[in-house]
Amino acid sequence: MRSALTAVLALILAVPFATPANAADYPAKDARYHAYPEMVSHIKQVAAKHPDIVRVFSIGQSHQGRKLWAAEISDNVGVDEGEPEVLFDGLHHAREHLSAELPIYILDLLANQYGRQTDLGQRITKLVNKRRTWVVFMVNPDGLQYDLTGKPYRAWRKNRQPTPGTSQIGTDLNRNYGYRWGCCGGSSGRPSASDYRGPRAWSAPEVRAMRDFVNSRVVDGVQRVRTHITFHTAGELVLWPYAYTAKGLPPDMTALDRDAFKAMGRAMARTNGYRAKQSNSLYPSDGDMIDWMYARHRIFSFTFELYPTGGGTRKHWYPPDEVIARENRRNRDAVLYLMGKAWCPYHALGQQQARNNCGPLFDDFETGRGW
Ligand code: 3K0
Ligand code: CA
Ligand code: ZN
Repeated sequence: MRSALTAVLALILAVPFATPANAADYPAKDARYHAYPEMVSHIKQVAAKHPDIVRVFSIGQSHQGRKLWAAEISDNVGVDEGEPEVLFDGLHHAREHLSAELPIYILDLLANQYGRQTDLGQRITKLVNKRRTWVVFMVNPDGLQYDLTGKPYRAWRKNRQPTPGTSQIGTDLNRNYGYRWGCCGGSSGRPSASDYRGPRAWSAPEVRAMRDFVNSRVVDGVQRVRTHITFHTAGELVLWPYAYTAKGLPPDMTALDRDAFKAMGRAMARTNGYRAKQSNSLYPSDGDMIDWMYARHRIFSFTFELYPTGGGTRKHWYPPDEVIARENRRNRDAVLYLMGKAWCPYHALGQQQARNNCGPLFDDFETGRGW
C-alpha cells in the first residue's frame, strides 16, 4: 500500500520536474532537424532494418549522462576483417545544427543504397563491403538539448559541464583535445568564454570518449582509421591540419602528408564547391580534434564547415530545415571520395605515390588489407 502510494506520488511529482532539456525539441518550422531523442530512434530503426550492415552502439556518455551514439557500417558488421576504416562525426558545437544532419544522412545513404544495381548503388555497395565506416552522430548532445530550450535557440556552443571553482558552465569540445592543448593563443582560459578550453586537456567526457574510441582502433600497433571528417558549421570550407600553427610544414607533419592533405582537400572541395585550406588560416585554434587525429594517429582528418558561407551569427547556425536535404546531398561525393581513399590516402597524389607509400601489395581499391 505504502509503496503503491509512493509510486503514485512519484508519478505526480515527476511530471512538473521533468528535465526541460530532455523534452526540448525543434519547433515545427524546423521539424526536419533531429533533436537528440529523434536521432536515437532514427538510427535504431535503420540498424533494425539493416542488421547485416549496420550496428549502433555507444562510445561513452556525455556529462549529463546521455549516450554518445555511434554506428558501424560494413559488411559482416561487428567483425574486424582488417578493412581500412573511416570516421565521421558531427555536432561538437551545440548550435551548429546542420552538422548533426550529415552524419545521419551518411548512415541513411549507405544503408539505403547498399545492394542496389544503379551506378551509385554499386559504388556504395563496394565501399560498404571494402571499408569499415564509423559514424558518431552527436558529440555534444547535452549542448544541443540545452540550445533547443531557447525560443528561438540559445546560440550555445560548448558542452554543459560546470567548471570547478566557478559558476560557469561549458567547455568548448573542439579546444579540449590533448595535442598542444592551449599552446598557442587559439583558445581561451576564461571559463566564461565560448572557446574555453577546459581546466585541462581531456577534461570533457565527450572528448575523452572520442579519444578512447579512436585509440581503440589501433590494432596490432596499426591505426585502422585512415581518413576522417568532423562536421561543423559554417563557412563552406574544407580544412586540414594544423590549426595550432600557421606553418604549412611544421616539424610534426611530413611534406608528403601535407601534399596528400592538399590533394584530398582540394578534390573534395571540387565536389561540393567549398574552399579548401589549412585550418589555421581560418583562425588559429589549439586543442582541436583534427590536430590530435593527425599528430597522434596520422589520420587524414578534415574539418568541414558546412553551409552557409561566413559564420558567427544565428543566421549561420540556424538555416531553415528546407536546406537540409540539399546540403546533405551536396556533400555526398566528398564523403564517398574520402571513403574511397581510406585504403591509401596517398592515392590522392596518383598511382605512383600510392605504390610507393602504401606498398606493392596494396595497390588497388579491392584490397582490404590497409597499409
Ligand atoms: O579545425 C578547425 O579549424 C576548427 C574550426 C572550428 C572551431 O572549432 O573553431 N570552427 S567553428 O567553431 O566555427 N565550427
Ligand atoms: Ca566488413
Ligand atoms: Zn564548430
